[in-house]
Amino acid sequence: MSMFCFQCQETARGTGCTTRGVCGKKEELAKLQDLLIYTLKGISEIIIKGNLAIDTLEETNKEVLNSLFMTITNANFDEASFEKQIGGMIALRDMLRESAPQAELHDAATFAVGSRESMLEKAAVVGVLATENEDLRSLRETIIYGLKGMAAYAEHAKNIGEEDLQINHFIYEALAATLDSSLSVDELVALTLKTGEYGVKVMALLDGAHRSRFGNPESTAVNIGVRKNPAILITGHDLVDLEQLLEQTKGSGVDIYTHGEMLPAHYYPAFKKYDHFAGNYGNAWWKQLEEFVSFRGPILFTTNCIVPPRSEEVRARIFTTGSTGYPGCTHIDAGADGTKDFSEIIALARTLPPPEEIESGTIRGGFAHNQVLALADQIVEAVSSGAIKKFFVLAGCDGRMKSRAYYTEFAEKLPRDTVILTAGCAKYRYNKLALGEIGGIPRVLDAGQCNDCYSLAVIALKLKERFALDDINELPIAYNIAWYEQKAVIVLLALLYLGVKNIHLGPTLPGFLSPTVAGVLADKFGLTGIGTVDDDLALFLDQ
Ligand code: SF4
Ligand code: SF3
Repeated sequence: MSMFCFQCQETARGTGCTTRGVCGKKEELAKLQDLLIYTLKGISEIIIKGNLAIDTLEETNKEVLNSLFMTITNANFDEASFEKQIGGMIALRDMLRESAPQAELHDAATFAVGSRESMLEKAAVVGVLATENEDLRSLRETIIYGLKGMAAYAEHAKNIGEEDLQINHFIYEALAATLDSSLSVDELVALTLKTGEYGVKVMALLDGAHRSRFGNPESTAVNIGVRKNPAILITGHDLVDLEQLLEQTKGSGVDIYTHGEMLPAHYYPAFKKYDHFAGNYGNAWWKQLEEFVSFRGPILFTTNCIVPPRSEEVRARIFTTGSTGYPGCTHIDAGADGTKDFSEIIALARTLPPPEEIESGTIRGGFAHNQVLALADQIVEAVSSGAIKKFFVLAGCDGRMKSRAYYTEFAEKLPRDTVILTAGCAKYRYNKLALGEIGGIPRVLDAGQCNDCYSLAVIALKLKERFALDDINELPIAYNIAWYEQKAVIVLLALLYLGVKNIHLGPTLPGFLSPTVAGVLADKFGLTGIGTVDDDLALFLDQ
């Protein structure tokens, strides 16, 4: 075995990638990611044991979030940027250690490496399998994957100027805890749930930041066809990058299209004022191999999910920014004031042909909590009259596995008196089906990006209030969630923390859940996998 990674849903055989990632991550990249995480644990131990005031640690706070984000599945494939990041984090760690000397520190807080070879050698003994006990390993990794998702959302909020240092502090506390061999399985289960508590906080923070900067998402028909101008495709989740790109392309004759998780940007009032914000091109991340070819213009990645490009021609059109990276692709850094200069992308766009049309028409979305609650009276009335029998939360991620056809079939077979609540790129499995409306309410209500699962929780909590129920689980809402990467892990932990029971998680349960941990989640929360569409529908509609 030359590497070990089991953090995403597509992990080899459902148990772990051991020679090369299904995602394209190679052995050395996997090891550098392991070492970066290990370094973050050491930094966290120094901060927690030394009781350091984190409001004085701006650089560390920022770079710990960035480091965690870089290791999310499909975010960054650039080994050179990992080497640089490890070097930088070790330098920060050593400064922190000198400013607050402590007697007993873990190796993670003190180890030294210099060359790339020494990094790889060290990485080989500090990865996931360094924790021998399967249950402790499972819980430690569940927490770490939740923290990766949390860090991504905290970084987006910080880019808008919003931060909650309690969240950063929790990240340090939890990372440090993964080094503590005195913690029992029960204590780590409690920490896993606390991770969900902070997941709710970070999603609320990002939701507030998005709404205060860009307005409340509203019901919007998004064009999925193309125009005749040269164009740039922007993907990922960072709306500040999008805002800067739209500003810099104003009046340039270059149109901007969204891909994948950037689609919900169209729902925000702040972006509707740009005439050249032309529409959404294509589908979820994994379709990019074909869709980037037919798009023909430059592509800007603001976050995951990158699929290694198959041709030089496409690679030369891909740009990365933020925590993302891919070898051979131009990376655009922010200036000291946070501004990014996208002029190289714009100049390239002008030399390339407009996108080839792959579909036409519109899709509707923009049903975040504000918009749904504006319809609350209509919804309560529809539920009370029996016009709507049940809501299905089908949120989460999409992915390449053939078994994900389940979600399209599930949406198609749902009775006509049910409504789908969605968020994240999972929606592409059913957002172009003609599922119709119930009394003017669309049968697919898309709240937005994966972080907007928070909106779905707010909607559920408000409906609970409106129906005067004691428990969120008494609502006619069923949860059938699809996951892929680590943002889905923090969303799941957040839902568990909010008390949501009987979530079905698919297309497969996480390989990082040991049988014992999966058993605890099943007993405590009724968390379970999926079966066949017909069996699951019968089960859900019976509840
Ligand atoms: Fe495998 Fe997923 Fe890890 Fe990539 S991120 S190496 S596919 S488990
Ligand atoms: Fe999708 Fe990668 Fe997770 Fe934000 S873009 S949901 S998979």
